[in-house]
Amino acid sequence: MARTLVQKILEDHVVDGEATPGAEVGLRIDQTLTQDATGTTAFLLFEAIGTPRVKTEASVSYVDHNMAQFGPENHNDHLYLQSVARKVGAYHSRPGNGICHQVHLERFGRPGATLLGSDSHTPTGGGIGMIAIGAGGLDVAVAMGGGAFYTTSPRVIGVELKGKLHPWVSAKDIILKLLSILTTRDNVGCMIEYFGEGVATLPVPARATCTNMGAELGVTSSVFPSDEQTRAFLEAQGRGDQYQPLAADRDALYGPVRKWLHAERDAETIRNFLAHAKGVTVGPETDEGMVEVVFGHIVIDLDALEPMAAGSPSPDNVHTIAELAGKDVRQVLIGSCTNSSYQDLMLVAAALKGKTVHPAVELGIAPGSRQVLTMLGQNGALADLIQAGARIVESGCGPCIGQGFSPAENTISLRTFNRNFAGRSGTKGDMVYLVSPETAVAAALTGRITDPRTLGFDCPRIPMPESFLIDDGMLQPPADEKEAAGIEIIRGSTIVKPPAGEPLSDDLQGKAVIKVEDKITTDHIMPAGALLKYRSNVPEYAKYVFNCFNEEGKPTFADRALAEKEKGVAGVIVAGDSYGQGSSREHAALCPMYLGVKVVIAKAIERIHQANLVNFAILPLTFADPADYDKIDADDELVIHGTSKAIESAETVSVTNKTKNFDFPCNVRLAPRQRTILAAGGLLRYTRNS
Ligand code: MIC
Ligand code: SF4
Repeated sequence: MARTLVQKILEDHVVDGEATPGAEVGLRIDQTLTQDATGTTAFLLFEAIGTPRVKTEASVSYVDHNMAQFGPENHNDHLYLQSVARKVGAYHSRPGNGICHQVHLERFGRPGATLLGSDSHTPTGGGIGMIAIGAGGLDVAVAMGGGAFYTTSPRVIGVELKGKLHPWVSAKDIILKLLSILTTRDNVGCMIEYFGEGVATLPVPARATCTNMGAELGVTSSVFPSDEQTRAFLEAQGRGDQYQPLAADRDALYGPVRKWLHAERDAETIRNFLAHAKGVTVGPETDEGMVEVVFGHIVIDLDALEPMAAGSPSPDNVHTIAELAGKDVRQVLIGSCTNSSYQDLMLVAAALKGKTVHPAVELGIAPGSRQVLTMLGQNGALADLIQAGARIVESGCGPCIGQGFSPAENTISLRTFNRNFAGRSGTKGDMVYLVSPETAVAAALTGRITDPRTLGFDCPRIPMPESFLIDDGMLQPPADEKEAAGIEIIRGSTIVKPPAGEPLSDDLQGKAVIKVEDKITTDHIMPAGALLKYRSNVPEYAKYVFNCFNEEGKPTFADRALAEKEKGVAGVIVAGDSYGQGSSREHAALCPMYLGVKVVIAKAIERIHQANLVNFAILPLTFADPADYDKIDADDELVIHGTSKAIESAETVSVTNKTKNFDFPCNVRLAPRQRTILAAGGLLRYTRNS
């Protein structure tokens, strides 16, 4: 039978179960990556599991997130990571070497391999033809030790690219278009596979922009075929020997894919489906106003694409630049793992050459890697950027995760990044638009949102270099076993052993410690920015859980949850749709667990967060009838009946709201292995016991 590329790579890596859509499957992981903000916990958990050495083909510890270094915490983390990586047999990419996803693509990614990373944008690797998946640090720690990674075998969404992009339109516009069609909701359990004649026109970094922002769609991964573009990229990186051609079989079938949408609220999305999906049908409207959209695959005509932008507070709030043109812009930031490649920044430098950034705009540029920055330095492009007035930021995540460059109040910031969740920039009420480097540079020159096609000069053509500058001097290789025995792991006082989960007791007496709305991201649950430095110290970081909902002068979420924990009452989080969107940070489960949270009841929970909840022994439940969400308030007393049975085998569980005096059913959507993990009290205990 004809197979998709996803099927081929997955089938090559199955070690448990079958790669049948919807079924749980255990995959062999070839490579792992961690970054410093999730990596300290991942390595501390790796140590707690007790495997002495990593067993993958390559495990790489990157330092790219926490670079601000106010107080000793960040540097303590860096030294810990450097010493532990060397000892246990991992590579260590030192601070300054670049953003994990960019460097991994340059130096490690290879077609046909599997990569698991403790960062939600790990799927960037799909640009080079690998299946790359983001997960919590504990899952990555298990994979580093040679354990399989368990996930739901995906449904594959095919995206056919036709034609060729016009000048000033680029890969970011492709993925923004896709976000306007698929949205951030209801794509859990899917992978995206790109195919079609348009694929061959896109170099690997452009493909990686698309796969990177697949994370925003909520899919498990996205993948491009491996072809002559892949060969050219690998050869230019001095790794031509790792090339292998890979593609779906000619008559591989995609779909049918089903999505439930609201006939009125999602009218625009439904129109987008009708315009861009093959074999699309829209079912009859239910009493709740919902319709089922079924489609075969999505078609994007690159010739017809125009510059796009996603406005706050969500990456799927997509508009064309034509709709937004003319709005004043006060800040432009270019960088992040989405758009900071050599070709991206060369284009920006060429467009700015000999000009000055508009007086009303501050322009910041963070090159994705030391390779990119050095090459710009050597060929003079860096001087063009500096001369134009750009503020050069070190190669790292920087402003993307709220470390600096918070915009002024009530001003528009244009960013080539991937996320614009409310407040992520560090400014309350921020107005962040996600755009391509072409659209960003147009605004930097004009001070307004501007269609770059109207700039009045030709779009610079930047070919892929024949060879990139290859210097792995900042990639510390693993020590061999003999040398490793003599390495002392450096542990500053701010590095605190993370707590382990505990098995849940039966008939849980709980309290709704908070009730939150739809689309709560892990940034809402566990803020990053200036607080990132507490990642290695759970008791300290836990003080900031749901910080954005804390009110001055009132007890914080942490105070209230801890007070219930001390009384022996289980904390219950009540949430709406798409709970836990965004990052892979397991602290969004680990810190609530530390505060006594034992259950989350939501309308829907996103994939990585659901796995993190299970890993830290928090029971994830979904409302059987979403209308019950409206009948619960914060502080209601809730009893979850038959918890052990629910964990063992039940599909539903009954919950009593003692305060409002009614019972309601919840779904227990757990894979068999997740049930065993919960029964054991979390993945750490489970892995140690097995
Ligand atoms: C992000 O983009 O939100 C982060 C910071 O890279 C996170 C990881 C983290 O919280 O450390 C992610 O995407 O997983
Ligand atoms: Fe870093 Fe931003 Fe990419 Fe996250 S999304 S890895 S913070 S650059």
